[in-house]
Amino acid sequence: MLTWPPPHVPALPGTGDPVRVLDSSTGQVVVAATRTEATLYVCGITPYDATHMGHAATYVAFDVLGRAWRDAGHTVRYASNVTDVDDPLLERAAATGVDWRDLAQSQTALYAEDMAALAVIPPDAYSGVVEAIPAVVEAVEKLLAAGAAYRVPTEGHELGDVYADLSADVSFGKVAGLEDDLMRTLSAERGGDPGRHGKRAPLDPLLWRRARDGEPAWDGGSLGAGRPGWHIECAVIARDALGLPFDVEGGGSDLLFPHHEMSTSHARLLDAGHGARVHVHTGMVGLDGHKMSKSLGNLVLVSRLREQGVDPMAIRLAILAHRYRDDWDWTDAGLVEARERLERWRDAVSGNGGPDPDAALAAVRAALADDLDTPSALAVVDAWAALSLAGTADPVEGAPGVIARTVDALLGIRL
Ligand code: 5CA
Ligand code: ZN
Repeated sequence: MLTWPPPHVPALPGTGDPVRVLDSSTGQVVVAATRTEATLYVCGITPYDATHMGHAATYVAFDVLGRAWRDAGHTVRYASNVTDVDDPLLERAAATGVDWRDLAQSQTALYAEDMAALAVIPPDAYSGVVEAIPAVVEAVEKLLAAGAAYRVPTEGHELGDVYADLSADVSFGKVAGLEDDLMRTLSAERGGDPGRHGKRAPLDPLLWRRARDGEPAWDGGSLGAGRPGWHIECAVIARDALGLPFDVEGGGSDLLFPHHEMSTSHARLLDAGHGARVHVHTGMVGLDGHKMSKSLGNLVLVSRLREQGVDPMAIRLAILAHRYRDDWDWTDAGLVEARERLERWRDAVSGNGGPDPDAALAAVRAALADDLDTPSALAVVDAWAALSLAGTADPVEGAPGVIARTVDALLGIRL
């Protein structure tokens, strides 16, 4: 799948600190990347109603992680997917009378434009689910052969659907660490089918859905024609792009269970117990107290704001004003504040000289290394900008350039 043009990332003097992030599985703040190459998989969009502020906040957060990793001396390998065939996409296409392929294509293109505008560094490996179907089929066949999956007959089809047998994975449950009751509730709410007749256990997730009338289907080899279940797609795409284990699997907190629990379980069974080492989740962005979601329809779209002439850098700053792991509400006031901040910063770097930038660079680095504390990083730049605008400090030649490059390289804000 085509990505978007990468933004230029300016070089900075020195290097950043090792980056610590909150591991959702343990509640500990840990250094996730321990080798030179840092590997990251972030669950991509299901391409309808893209790109709302929740999506944007999630991808900006992991973009900041990638930037902090690079600054700390890592090479970064970043992989992502596009869920270009799935129930909600097909339902939306049917409801609006649009071909599901056209809907997926147009929304994926819009997402790419939005990401480029927000200066998000594109993935190095970017796969649609449709492209990954042969690899998924092979993986499901492997799980069946290993006794870690089973068939549930569907009407008229002996081959039926294929489900993972979670009892084959001794580590199941360790990603989210939830009680059984809550797992069942969340499974039912988030695409699972705990009540499906014929399964060995209620939580067992779908791996391969046998073709149904009116639904798109692909050659599934010994599985019969059909399409992939949701979690196995991300397990296979991440494995093939990054190898197992990889450092961080990320997404919004709505993906912790079941999606990341299940995709990690599948990965473990495909490769001798290895999945993602660390799971990192962004908080939910809401509007007027409700989670911003395609199903509720309470969306603020990046493309709509761009059409209205809002500077994408102001959108990015409005996001960075919140800690990635917190839930927060998108507000007009937050955007106004971000526009004012952007203007102040632009004014502050417009001269040749300014306050000594070294301490500010070090403090921005320290804030990001501390679990991507972007609000503190913004406060550091605010303080430097205030001093610069006051004109009271001894001017250091070239200081505004250092600050502009800091803000660009580490926060993705082009002044
Ligand atoms: N395609 C799947 C992942 S494989 C999916 O969840 N797609 S999505 O379009 O629904 O969401 C894309 C990403 O945005 C996911 O990481 C999701 O957790 C995140 N996301 C969705 N809504 C919000 C929100 N309101 N706030 C923050 N992040 C969100
Ligand atoms: Zn995913």
